Amino acid sequence: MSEQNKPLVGVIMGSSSDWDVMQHAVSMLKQFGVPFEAQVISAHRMPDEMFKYAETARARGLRAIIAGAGGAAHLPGMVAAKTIVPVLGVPVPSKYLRGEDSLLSIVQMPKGVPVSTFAIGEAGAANAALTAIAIIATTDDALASQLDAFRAQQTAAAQAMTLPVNE
Ligand code: RP5
Repeated sequence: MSEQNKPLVGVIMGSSSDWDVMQHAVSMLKQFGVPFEAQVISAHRMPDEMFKYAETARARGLRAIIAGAGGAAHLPGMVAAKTIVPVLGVPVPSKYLRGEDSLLSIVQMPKGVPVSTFAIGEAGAANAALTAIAIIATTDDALASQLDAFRAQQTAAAQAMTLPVNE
């Protein structure tokens, strides 16, 4: 792999069943042309792989790790325990508690080992990717310009909104 294509963002999730949500992080990274890697790493079913992934993340050049999980969502916190690469946690909706369990599991990290926690579901996955992009953009002017343009598009779209009452 050339230096240019080396992944800068790691996208990991506890199960392939998380993909429906986590694909929104991946498509945002693709939209901005940010090199990434994506894989399933289950905290409770693949703990050794999880630690290895976290321990090697910084040396491999990752600038951010987006970690999605549902239920008793240990993955983001345990990855954060083993690396100083920023971990962006995405709560995946769960079958019985609609992802409120995932959200509380991820957001309530004790002081000292942070996990930046996002909204439950699709918006959280997309915003985690935008945050990873913003982190990289702190040292990448071209990417910063892309982010500015992305924001400007949203402003223009909101300004163009009309309401039936005014038509
Ligand atoms: C978590 O358990 C995963 O992140 C997923 O959200 C949830 C259910 O996993 P599966 O039973 O669908 O593999 O580890």
